[in-house]
Amino acid sequence: MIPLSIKILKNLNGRLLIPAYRLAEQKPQIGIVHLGPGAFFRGHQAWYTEQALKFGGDWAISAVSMRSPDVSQALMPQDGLYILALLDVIQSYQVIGAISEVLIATEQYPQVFARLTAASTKYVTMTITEKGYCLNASGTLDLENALVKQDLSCTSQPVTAIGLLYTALEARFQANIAPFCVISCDNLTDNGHKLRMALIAFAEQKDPTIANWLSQQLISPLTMVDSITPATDDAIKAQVGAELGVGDNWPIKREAFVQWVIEDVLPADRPAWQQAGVIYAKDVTAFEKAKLRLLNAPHSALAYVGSLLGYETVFDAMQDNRLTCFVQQMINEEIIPSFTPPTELDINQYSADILARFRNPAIRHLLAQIAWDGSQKLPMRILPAIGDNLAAGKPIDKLAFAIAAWCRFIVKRFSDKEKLVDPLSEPLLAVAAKCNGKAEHDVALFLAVSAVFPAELAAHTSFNAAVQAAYHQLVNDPAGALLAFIGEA
Ligand code: CS2
Repeated sequence: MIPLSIKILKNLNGRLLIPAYRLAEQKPQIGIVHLGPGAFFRGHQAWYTEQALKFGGDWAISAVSMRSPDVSQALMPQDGLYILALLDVIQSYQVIGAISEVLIATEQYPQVFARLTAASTKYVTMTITEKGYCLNASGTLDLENALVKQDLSCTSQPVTAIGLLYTALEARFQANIAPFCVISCDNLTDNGHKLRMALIAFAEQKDPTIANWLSQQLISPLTMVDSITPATDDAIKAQVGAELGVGDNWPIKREAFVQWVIEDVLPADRPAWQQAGVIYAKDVTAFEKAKLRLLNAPHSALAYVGSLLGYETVFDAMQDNRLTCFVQQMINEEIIPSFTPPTELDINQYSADILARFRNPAIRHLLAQIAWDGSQKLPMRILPAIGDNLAAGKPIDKLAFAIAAWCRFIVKRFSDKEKLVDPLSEPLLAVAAKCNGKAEHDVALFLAVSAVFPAELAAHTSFNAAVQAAYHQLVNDPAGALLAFIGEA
């Protein structure tokens, strides 16, 4: 098997799409820094930039990991190249060349700082997951967060993404260089606004002049990102090797469907993302709500209820009629009525297409992966619909069932002595340790976790009653509880 590198690109030409611009005499220079180069970024934004680079421009990417050396170790020996496999009815492969360097912030801080402060860096995109923004339950920068405190008080190398961006922006201000445009590509409600406000809040603590400059000049669009991209496993590495005869340290797999909606506020000097399929929209909030509520909420519901029923992947869970019926009812009765969809979307079709994507047999998406970081995800994808429905006197029982399933999932991880992947794993496992299986008692403990449940919601009688009812049924018999909920028992 030949290891992937620029040297062998020519030999691959004709067998799969290659980044021909990497072979040209004049290669694109770096114009984008990306924070958090995980699988989703490499399958999604890097792919869009790959398509855009075919139209020219200095928009190569410097990919920066905050701490992990893994991506750098995998991609640097292969010149930043990797293979993207699109797994659907038709399977196809493409070599992505948009990343021309990978840096590790903790180990190569001077290089990272130089990239972020270079006038040629015009965009910083990021996929740092919900927890990377260090926000509190009300969505603003958590000034009590230990890492934020550390970055606010020390002048050396920052450890948070917000601290890192602020330090670079401060240096740009001092050097009279315009701020880069920051693009959050995480599944956060109001992502761009929250990021902007977090940076300004950080600046207010450090230097009000810079806070003021950022309020006037920082561009931070709202975005909606979508493409199901499971973590790379050995199977995809073997598949790439067997079908292409190429050794890739870290190929990426995703479904063919891909979507990126960006608020229409970017400067004119930008990559040819529109030609690559990006949708620029005046109002992204409606798209973002549609995606978080109709894709991510059912995903999390499937992850927790499906795990309790013993399923491993989304595809497996979608073969169980009880689960699909539950998810369909949750969507029709409680999610679609919870918000006003974008006018350009046929919401029923959009939702049906998402469920069809969950049934893609070529995608092995582990429920465990989706279940990670529930404390960060539920407030973005499920609690807002519950809040809206409660305010409008609409039903919440199915959504509350998903919350109860999350609680039971944590209790099960605790009793099975399994690791809980969540930034709040410690307090959540401490709650689980106190649980006794009595709904009223256990649910009260969970709802008291204020980093997840806003006080008003936690005190809401109907919400408490709905979570308790579901929890009570889930304790002894998850499958029976599901049947009772979908009205067949
Ligand atoms: C998933 C998302 O892991 C998760 O929590 O719900 O990563 C989902 O696959 C993407 O948002 C799809 O665009």
